[in-house]
Amino acid sequence: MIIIGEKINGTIPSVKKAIEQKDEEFIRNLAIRQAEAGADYLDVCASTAPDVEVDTLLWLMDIVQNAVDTPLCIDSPNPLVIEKVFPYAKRPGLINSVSEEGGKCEVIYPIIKGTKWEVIALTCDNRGIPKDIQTRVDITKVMVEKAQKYDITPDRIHIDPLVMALSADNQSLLNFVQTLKEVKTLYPAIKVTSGLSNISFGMPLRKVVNQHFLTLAIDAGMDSAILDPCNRDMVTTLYVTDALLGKDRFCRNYLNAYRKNKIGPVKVDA
Ligand code: THG
Repeated sequence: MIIIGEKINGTIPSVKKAIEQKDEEFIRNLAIRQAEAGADYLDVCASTAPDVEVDTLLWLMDIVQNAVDTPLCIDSPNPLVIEKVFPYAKRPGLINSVSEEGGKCEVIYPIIKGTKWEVIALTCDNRGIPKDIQTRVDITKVMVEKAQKYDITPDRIHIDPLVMALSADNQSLLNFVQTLKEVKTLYPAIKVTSGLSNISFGMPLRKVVNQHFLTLAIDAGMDSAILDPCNRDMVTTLYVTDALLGKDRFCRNYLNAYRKNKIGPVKVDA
């Protein structure tokens, strides 16, 4: 499982405050903790007013890149913002995201052509998030075919089927699984990703719901996930699911994670 660490995101109140107060130490600490917990990419999302988004992202990227070697996942709804900060990334990472909304692919694909960068592609368009599976698959086809024109192969694309809240759509997980299966039948090398928190919107015990979503999504074949790698219960779910599915010989990864304290016993503060 490819882990995209979610914690450097201005929608989280403590991060919003750190951005406002230019608290470098707070952001650096989040970068180091997530890298040590095993994140493969670190999401950076400013979530500020549009006029300061570029400057804020550059500030975040600079702190993260000076603290750790983990590649960035540059997260902005505005492709023009991504285009502006892109040259300041030190190593290939992940763009979060394109979709068929506006001309996002047309801005992002040319800048990652001929690089090792990968891209998250959301299955939505100018009509919004589809209710059905077929429209999600159709949008995927359009985005993958456009990518081919820039020599961006399916293995560099992470399709995000945009999971709906279970409370609003009882078929939400089932739709995610079916979309994943159909997309992978069309493009076996493609990756499928998801955030974990949408599923539990409006429900009590959200983190428990998110953990069970993770188990079922891994079983279905999800390749990457945007999650909190410092959440011990979530990471335990991830390792134990891989082990249960026969993907962890001698439970080596599980045991190593336990020994290295990634999933170890809860530490009680003295
Ligand atoms: N798909 C894509 N990108 C995305 C999302 C997605 N980016 C934003 C979002 N969804 C994923 N990011 C977050 C960031 C923080 C939280 C949830 C989603 C969050 N974090 C809690 C915190 O840090 O306080 C803790 C969560 C926990 O312990 O598990 O709520 O869907 N492409």
